[in-house]
Amino acid sequence: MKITAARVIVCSPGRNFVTLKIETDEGLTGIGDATLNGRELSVASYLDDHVIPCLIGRDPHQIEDIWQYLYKGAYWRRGPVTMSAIAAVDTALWDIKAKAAGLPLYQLLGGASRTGVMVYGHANGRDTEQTVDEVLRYRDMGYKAIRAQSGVPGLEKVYGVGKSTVFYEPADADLPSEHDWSTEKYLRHTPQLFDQVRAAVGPDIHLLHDVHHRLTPIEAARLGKDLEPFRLFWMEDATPAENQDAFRLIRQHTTTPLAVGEVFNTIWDCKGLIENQLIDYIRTTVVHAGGITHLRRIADLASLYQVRTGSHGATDLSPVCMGAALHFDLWVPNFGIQEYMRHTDETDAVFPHAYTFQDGFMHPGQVPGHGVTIDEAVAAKFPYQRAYLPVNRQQHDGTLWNW
Ligand code: KDG
Ligand code: MG
Repeated sequence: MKITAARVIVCSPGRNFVTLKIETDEGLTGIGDATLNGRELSVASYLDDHVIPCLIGRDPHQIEDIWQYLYKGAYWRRGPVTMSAIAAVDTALWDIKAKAAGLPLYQLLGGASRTGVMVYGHANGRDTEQTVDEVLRYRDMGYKAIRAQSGVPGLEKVYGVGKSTVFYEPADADLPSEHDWSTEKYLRHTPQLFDQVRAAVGPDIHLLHDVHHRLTPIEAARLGKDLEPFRLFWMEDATPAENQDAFRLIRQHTTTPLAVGEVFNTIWDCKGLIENQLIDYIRTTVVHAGGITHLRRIADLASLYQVRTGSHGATDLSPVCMGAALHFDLWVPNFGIQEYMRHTDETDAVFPHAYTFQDGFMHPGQVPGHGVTIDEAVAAKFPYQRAYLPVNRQQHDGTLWNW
């Protein structure tokens, strides 16, 4: 089999998505997600200008060789743009290989290790009361694990809380919108939020929380300690992780489990965190960390240290990524949990998919390949619209902070 063509499809059914479609001389096609929120066109250009010309004529079965060629062959290694582009190729090639075999992708990875993939949903409210109601609503929808994010008194906009409680889309403006941040207000509010959420939902539901990189290590340590009575499944992105050693300080002070890694793009970003047992869950995902081929390498390293997977699954990761991630999750021995933020009806219409949700668990389906396709006619109705993620500034003096 030979690759005869590859195309980048950019569309915006409510938000921007970049999809790579690879075609072969045997008529089999595969697709991969290449969406990098707020930087979509950079990945599209990287694929169009530098990757696709190198793919034509290659054997699509040689997934590992093509991965190494794109990673080592560029000379310039790593980075979110490069790794998202490689991920799109890798995902499309796994799709083709599984279709050629007539098998759902998880069978090629080693088969199912579990009956379903436990996912967590997002309960968001403008205040504690609304957040508690939302958590109970998610429990009633069948979720076994729920992330709770709430507005903070004194802050107009907070990560994770949007206008609607159904869909949350932070990339909301033609130029970055600016939010105010106050660590003091957030740290005062969050422990009482989880006190009330835990009291309302009882002991059996897993509760999660995303700090979204906003604390210093010592502040994160204090929050982790304050949240211990409420038995969180995890505290996510407690502090920026460029300095992997920062997590040592958090770890020394709290038994609240730690998750990190949605912005990582290679195994090198996680190596110290995993080998030093500074985290409990690694959140790298298919699209931003080099595809299934590289994610498997990260998961295998993590398994040596009892670190489990907890892949990112926000709405800016397309259904193509979600489908591929669910095949990975069904197989990976050290699976922990998968994030699942529902896409809008427009997005689902562009990307028909075989995956299903039932009673808090998802399944990738039994369709050969990863089970997600793109309806290009519907996609063409939604042209690209520039959209940026917000930035944060300290409320008291306007200093730029982590969003
Ligand atoms: O594009 C950024 C989002 O994917 C991110 O803000 C979502 O933190 C996130 C999460 O945990 O889903
Ligand atoms: Mg997050």
